[in-house]
Amino acid sequence: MAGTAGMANEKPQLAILGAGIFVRNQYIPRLAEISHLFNLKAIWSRTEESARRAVENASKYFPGVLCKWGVKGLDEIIHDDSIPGVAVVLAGHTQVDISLRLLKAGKHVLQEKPAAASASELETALARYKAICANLSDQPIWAVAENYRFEPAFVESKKLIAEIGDMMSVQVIVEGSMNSSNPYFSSTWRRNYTGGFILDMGVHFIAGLRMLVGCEVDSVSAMTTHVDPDLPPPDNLSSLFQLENGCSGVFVMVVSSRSPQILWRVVGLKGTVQIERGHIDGQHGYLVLFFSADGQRKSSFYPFSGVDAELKTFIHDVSQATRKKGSDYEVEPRLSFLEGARDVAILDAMLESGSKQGALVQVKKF
Ligand SMILES: *[C@@H]1O[C@H](CO)[C@@H](O)[C@H](O)[C@H]1NC(C)=O
Ligand SMILES: *[C@@H]1O[C@H](CO)[C@@H](O)[C@H](O)[C@H]1NC(C)=O
Ligand SMILES: *[C@@H]1O[C@H](CO)[C@@H](O)[C@H](O)[C@H]1NC(C)=O
Ligand SMILES: CC(=O)N[C@H]1CO[C@H](CO)[C@@H](O)[C@@H]1O
Repeated sequence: MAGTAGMANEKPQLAILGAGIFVRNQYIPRLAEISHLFNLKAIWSRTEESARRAVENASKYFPGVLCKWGVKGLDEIIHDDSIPGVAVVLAGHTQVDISLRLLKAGKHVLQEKPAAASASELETALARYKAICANLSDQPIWAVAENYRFEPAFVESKKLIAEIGDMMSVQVIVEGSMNSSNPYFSSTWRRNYTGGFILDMGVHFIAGLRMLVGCEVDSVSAMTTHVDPDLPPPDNLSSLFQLENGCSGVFVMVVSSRSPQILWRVVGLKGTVQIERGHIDGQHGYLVLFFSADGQRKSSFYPFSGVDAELKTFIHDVSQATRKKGSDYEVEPRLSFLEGARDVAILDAMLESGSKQGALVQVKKF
């Protein structure tokens, strides 16, 4: 018994698969801030050189982190029973297959967005996950990292939505700034999706939309165009959408503009909620505006903290799953692969509609 109690306090060990810019600039520094909650045991990359580079960055915060590469290194991580959780931060088209290999070995997985490249890939992935779960007594967690569902601005705005009465209109306006100054601009795999950056970046804005309105998108009709030859097609999209609650809205996304802005606005009978990306005193985050029935205007600013909250939640869920092996435990639904899948399904429907000159397309339900 003493042994079991001791184990309960042990920090879980994690591994990262991937060593690209995003791992070095985001994952490692964010994980370093919460290094009291877990131990980073290994970093893996396809090549030794890239694994070494990331390990150099990480060993400052995680002394002793192991460097793994190639087929052999991946096998070692998959068979290492002391690693219950793995973050998969790889080129988009390889993520689902590798995640499923890890899940099959009983590992909990936090996979970077997008959940998959298309609705058809999602269907196959979910069927394979279901089959894996049916064969294991302890269900491995498959989480997707999109972070918007953890941003305090969205968590707070969701509460305000309850006060605006019947929803009348929703607008999501995204004018991105994906130009040659952006470190991800030349990333080959991000250009390799049907939908290019619209899919890779768009899942965040759709996640924000779904969280805010609290219901699913039923159908869409979209026009897409390709204007900037330096970007993969399409680079702009204008879509109408119909929500399950009967309300309709617009989703406009321009991948690269000279006037960046990101805005969600929900207008109800008794008030309006608006979330806008911005910064105050050098801190980046979201400005939330609330217009109430009596004409009052309230505003609050929430600095970004979704990535940290999401990573903490995954580590917490992995610890809990390890501790409660063999019994039921609650997994945070905002992290689930299904949520990420629903975001991809909406963009997939918009892109399909765009390729059919705006034909009405029903969103696949997952
Ligand atoms: C990672 O290490 C390289 C040198 O190896 C350094 O130039 C870079 O700033 C480091 N990045 C972070 C985020 O610490
Ligand atoms: C890229 O976009 C940012 C933000 O709008 C802007 O400051 C920068 O000048 C742009 N760079 C290029 C090369 O267009
Ligand atoms: C593009 O995607 C296909 C399959 O989705 C994959 O086989 C190919 O290696 C990818 N290419 C790049 C450069 O990412
Ligand atoms: C939403 C948006 O900016 N759509 C534009 C995409 O590009 C075409 C062609 O230049 C414009 O007509 C659209 O307004």
